[in-house]
Amino acid sequence: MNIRIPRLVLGAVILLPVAARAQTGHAKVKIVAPANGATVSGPVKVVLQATGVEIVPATVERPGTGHHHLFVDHDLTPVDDTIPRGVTGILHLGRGQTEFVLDSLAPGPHRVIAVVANWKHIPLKPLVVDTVRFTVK
Ligand SMILES: [Cu+2]
Repeated sequence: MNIRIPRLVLGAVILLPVAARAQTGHAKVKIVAPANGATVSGPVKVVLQATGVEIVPATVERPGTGHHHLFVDHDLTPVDDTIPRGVTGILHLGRGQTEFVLDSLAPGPHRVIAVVANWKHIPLKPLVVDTVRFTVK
């Protein structure tokens, strides 16, 4: 079966870049709570877990760091631009927090998008993002 050898080689070529990325620790963020699709009672505690990036206060100007942002029932802003302040539904966790309590969500469906951005409040590249949808009773 000659065909098996080329397939293996091809497989190695495809898998190699993925392994390389894992080693350099491409950053990720996960919204641990609330679970996607969950029905919860308010207030809703959002719990964030980042890997491959150090979560620090927004005052820390160091590569490899960032702070969390939450877009609550708000679309993402352009990813090459500064995430705005003072906008309802956009939260900067600028003290390096990894949890935030949403205490004024109305009953019904909601969507939270978490994005890690640097000290300039510009999203990291590649984008470090996670989304959950849930319902408040
Ligand atoms: Cu920010």
